[in-house]
Amino acid sequence: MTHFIADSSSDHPVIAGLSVRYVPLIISTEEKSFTDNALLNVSEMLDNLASYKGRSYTACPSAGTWLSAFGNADTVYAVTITSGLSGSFNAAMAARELYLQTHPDAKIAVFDSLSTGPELLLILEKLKELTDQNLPFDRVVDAVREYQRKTRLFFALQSLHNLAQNGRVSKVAAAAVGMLGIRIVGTASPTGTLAQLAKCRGDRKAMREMLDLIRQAGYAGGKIRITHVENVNLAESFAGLIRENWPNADIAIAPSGGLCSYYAERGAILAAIETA
Ligand code: X90
Repeated sequence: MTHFIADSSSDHPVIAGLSVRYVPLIISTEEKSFTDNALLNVSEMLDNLASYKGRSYTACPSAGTWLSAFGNADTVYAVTITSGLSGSFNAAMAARELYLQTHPDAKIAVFDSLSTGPELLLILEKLKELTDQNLPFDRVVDAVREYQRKTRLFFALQSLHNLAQNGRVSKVAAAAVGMLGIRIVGTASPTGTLAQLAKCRGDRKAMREMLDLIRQAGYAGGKIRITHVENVNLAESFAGLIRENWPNADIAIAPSGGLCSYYAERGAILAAIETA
């Protein structure tokens, strides 16, 4: 039995022909906590947080949570949010050690996405493609790691408040953004942290900037997976720009789940690409 597992930073996508178990991260205040699964009402959560005066937090899945997701599998492919910003990868690796003590013949691969959101979707889709070919475990693992060198994440954010509040970017960087109409355009760095690349006034400029960055990164009309935090219009208009430039681009758009919505904040879009 093979299990595919990802944490909820992946936005728990539904992938035709691939059954994936999602382990949730948790978003919480002193009063309430939100489990990031497919049942979470993201809009309600964002409203709730917007009207809440105190601090909010997130927590990654524990090793125990990862371990129970392994079930009784003999093969596990697990994908996590970046280890540069979260403990999810370390927890999954700890679960792997524990599992191997009782299942010494199990094959368990944990992939550190060094990213979040739509980049996990690209990895899951690649896992489906490779395992559909019945390749042996080691070949699948090598091919996924190779693929990861060719995928990138770019994003445009309207606020860095929650990232700064939780120590994931510097307060100095965050303070410079809060201004109305300013968009931060950035990428996941090679070590899986947030790298700010440009500050743009307005969505149009931000989308032009993202388009340039994607081209420079080597996007050549392959897969692009776009997610958005309650901003389907911006996601669609970005997809339009992509199609003008690469008419055969393989594009999919989906809303962000709870974790990415919390950190990327309302209005954001994220795009994961394959480079040539
Ligand atoms: O509590 C935890 O372990 C979760 C911490 C997650 C922190 C960062 C989540 C970022 C979500 C924000 C924009 C993209 C930044 C990507 C940098 C790799 C999305």
